[in-house]
Amino acid sequence: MNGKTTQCATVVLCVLFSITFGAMAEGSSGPTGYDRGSAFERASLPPSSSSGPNTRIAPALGVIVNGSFEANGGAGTNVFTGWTVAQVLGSVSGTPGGGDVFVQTGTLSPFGITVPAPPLGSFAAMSEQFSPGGHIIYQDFAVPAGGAILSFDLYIDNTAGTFINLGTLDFEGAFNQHVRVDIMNPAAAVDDVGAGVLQNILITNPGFPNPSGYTTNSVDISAFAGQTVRLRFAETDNQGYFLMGVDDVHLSAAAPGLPSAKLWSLSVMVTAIALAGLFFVARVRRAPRKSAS
Ligand SMILES: [Ca+2]
Repeated sequence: MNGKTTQCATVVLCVLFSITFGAMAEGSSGPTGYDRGSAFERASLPPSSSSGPNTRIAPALGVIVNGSFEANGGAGTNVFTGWTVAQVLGSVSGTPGGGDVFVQTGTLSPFGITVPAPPLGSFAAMSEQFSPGGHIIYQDFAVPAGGAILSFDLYIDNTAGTFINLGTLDFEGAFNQHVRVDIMNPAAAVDDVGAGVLQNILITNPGFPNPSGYTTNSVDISAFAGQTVRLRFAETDNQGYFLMGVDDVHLSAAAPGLPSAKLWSLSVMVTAIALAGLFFVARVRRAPRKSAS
């Protein structure tokens, strides 16, 4: 191989590396558990991971409507701008006797249990109930084309003490007492836990901290970039009061991630070609030249 050929091979290899790595850079107490009493007043509350009202620093992308629940129909109602409240089939909505996801403010739950103050602003969404039921709040939104990190603050107080995940949100049969947060297909039934669940974000299986302070949860939902999905907070209970508080739901920009599997495949292929080329050039340069005579 002469000097011109070697130079040409080097240029080709440089271009291939540039394309590959440039792309990478972009790269069991039953209903008695609902007897209202002072026993449910908690002497002290666990610390929240959020340090106080209005403390969020990360900018929101603005896609979630009313993620702080500040726009609402007033404390004690189940009216939230941008959000829909729904009941699992058979649940009694509202009061008296039933339950719901209510507008909560201050340090008392909708029915008067001591709870942490909303971590952002003055209001949060909080489930509470006088009888077994299942209560849901959800919002459909478009995940930005560039992907996003979904964050939310969640408070759990399961007065039954034990979490039971029956695998459904049904509260009319066997013991069932848990919270789950999902990214869903908006076309699915609101209480679906099957194929309509695109990604489970959180579920309070046995061992989940209880009661919890408001804890910030974040998850990368870039897999749904460009799609309209449903964010669902669901609570089901038939063992005792179950408070699920939600606040500060927002999206932030997705962090630069690792190259996709496709990019990795491309980079491996190009690197292999490059190494093979270098090997070939070295072999040619070391080969003895034939004598002219
Ligand atoms: Ca709020």
